[in-house]
Amino acid sequence: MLGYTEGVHIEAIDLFHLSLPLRSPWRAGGGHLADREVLLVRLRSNLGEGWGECAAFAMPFYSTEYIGSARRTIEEFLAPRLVGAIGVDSASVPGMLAPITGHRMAKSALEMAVLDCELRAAGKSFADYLGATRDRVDAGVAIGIAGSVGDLCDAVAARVDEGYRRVKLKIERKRDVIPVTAVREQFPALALQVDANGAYTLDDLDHLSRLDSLGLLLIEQPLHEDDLLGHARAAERLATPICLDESLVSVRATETAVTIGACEVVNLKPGRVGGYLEAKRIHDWCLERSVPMWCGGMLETGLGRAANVALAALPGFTLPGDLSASERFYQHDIVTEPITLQDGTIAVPTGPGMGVDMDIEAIERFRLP
Ligand code: NPG
Repeated sequence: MLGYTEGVHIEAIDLFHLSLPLRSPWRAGGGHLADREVLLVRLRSNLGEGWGECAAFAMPFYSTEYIGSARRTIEEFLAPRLVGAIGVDSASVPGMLAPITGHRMAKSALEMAVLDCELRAAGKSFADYLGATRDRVDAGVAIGIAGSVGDLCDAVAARVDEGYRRVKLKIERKRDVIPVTAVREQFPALALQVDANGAYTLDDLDHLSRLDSLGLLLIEQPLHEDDLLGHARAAERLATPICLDESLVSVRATETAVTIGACEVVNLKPGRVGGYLEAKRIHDWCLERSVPMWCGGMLETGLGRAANVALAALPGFTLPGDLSASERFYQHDIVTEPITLQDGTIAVPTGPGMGVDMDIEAIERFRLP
């Protein structure tokens, strides 16, 4: 409980399904997205409102969840367990939703809305609640597969000019060693890492070892999300540290992956692990064992982005995350103050709750019927 006895009496949960225009098409799931559909949760209670964001996309290409499944699961199974409940505190939300298996991103959005509501009512920032030790975090940026090596280097140059302190390059078969080598040659001192999103197999390890001479921070998720033993073998074969993303769905999964040597660096995404409370538990586990960590991104709006910045301000986050300015992806954000970069860093929100105000007019403008 956050310093008051009554807790949150949840009166209503409303879903807002938006379609936000992207500044440039974003390559995903074999296609290019011109818009990012977003699902927001608004909780109304005796203590006021709280907002949460679901990380899922319109299609299930990152994981099995997608906006349609999240909407349905929240409406049919998750919200009924919360609406009408009294004396709720955010710590009890995972247990209240536990009887429903999986649907971690959907659950994360609801838990986030309860957290936001509690913290706003208590006048406490999310960063303070988490125990953040920084007031700014380094901004890192992800760059998708480009049409040519020249285009990729131009995109990297543009992001470096904007001040980003770390660049992550998407790679896949036949679009890996040559483009990444070209970027490294043009930017010899740049903090650089690659993300394979599970595009390779163990047969590719000799090929991927050609990246070892490029001084990369890490190679993210080279193999399929369920191939932990394969990642342990890849860690033995490759000099570049192995980072996992899709595989790390909980603190237990993280503990297993790190313990068997399948994961040397942790990409932590709150939606993927079921919420910020589980994310904090993973952070604490990694901090205790000095496992390097960074905060991943799911093209969140300014709401989720603000919450991720607060999380990334915890001491265990030792590497720059996928924490970019709102304008990196969106022409319009749905918070009144978009997230911006100053000298390659982002200010940790200090206001109550997630520390951003929702732009209701924009939300209604981009809301799907
Ligand atoms: O900066 O918010 C961001 C996006 C970073 O590219 C990014 N994330 O694999 O981590 C990833 C990748 C991603 C996001 C993949 C959404 C799939 C969906």
